[in-house]
Amino acid sequence: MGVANERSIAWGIARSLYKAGASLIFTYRKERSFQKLSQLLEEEGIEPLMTVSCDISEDASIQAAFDAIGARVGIIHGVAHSIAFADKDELKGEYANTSREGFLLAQDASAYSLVAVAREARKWMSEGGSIVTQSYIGAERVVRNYNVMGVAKASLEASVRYLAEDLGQFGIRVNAVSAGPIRTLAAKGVSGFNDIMSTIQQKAPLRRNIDQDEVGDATLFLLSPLSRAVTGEVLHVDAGYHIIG
Ligand code: NDP
Ligand code: KAL
Repeated sequence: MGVANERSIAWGIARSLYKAGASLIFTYRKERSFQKLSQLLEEEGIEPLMTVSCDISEDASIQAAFDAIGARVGIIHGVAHSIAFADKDELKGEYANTSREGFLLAQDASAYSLVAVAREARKWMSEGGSIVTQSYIGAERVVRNYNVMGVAKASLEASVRYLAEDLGQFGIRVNAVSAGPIRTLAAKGVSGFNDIMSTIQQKAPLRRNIDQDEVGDATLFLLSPLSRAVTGEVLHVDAGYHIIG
């Protein structure tokens, strides 16, 4: 869930899963994303089991998407949730100025969406499985301009833990990847992005930034039985930046 174009983290995840032999189902929101996705799938010679429209701001849309998926395939083993949204105007200046509307939109799209997706997906995860979402270090620390999205990611990470407890008894694991900055469509035009990339290059233990394929491989690990005893975890895929004070 969340391929907008070739730069999307979700596309990195799709490539890693495909190489590992997974059967893939894609969801998209905008028609533009569907066009891009179809083009990418054709270029890479990937034939998905299906591609379904899903707007995570609408319960009915999530329900309809997973009903359609369930009707077609019967059982699913994993879900990659790679979706976030906040109003651009809330991603600069003081967090103290966040509007009620902006706060609720960020929480709804970026944190509650995982809860709603987990609820619908679990209906078809009758053999157990794994749900993985994407977070950012702004959930744990103050990162300039990340503002309302940092609070939404904190909520997302807490949801990962509560969902892990609820679904563990059904053999379903729930984890997050906390990725370093990657130049994607969502990151485009947001202030401070370049400065953050160069700070990582100077300060991260590996002295470099990371890419979509590295997030894809880590997400593949969390989706696969290789991580079968890991749940409720936030795995940093950030060249080690999070350990630096
Ligand atoms: P992209 O812009 O490539 O992906 C964002 C996706 O969110 C798009 O596919 C967009 O679909 C989708 N989306 C937004 N709102 C909705 C909605 N209401 N319903 C369905 N889909 C929606 O950016 P990224 O790959 O960077 O972002 C993916 C995830 O990774 C996000 O959770 C982000 O916070 C996280 N992340 C990103 C980092 C980065 O540096 N890029 C770092 C750490 C985490 P559409 O355009 O069709 O609406
Ligand atoms: C500190 C960082 C710098 C940037 C600050 C905030 C980034 C927030 C991410 C959030 C997902 C961005 C948006 O929601 C942008 C949106 O308002 C406008 N863009 C769009 O509508 C595009 C077309 C679509 C595809 O975007 C979405 N979201 O659907 C954080 C950096 C260093 C790391 C990042 C980018 C983290 C992250 O969470 O993405």
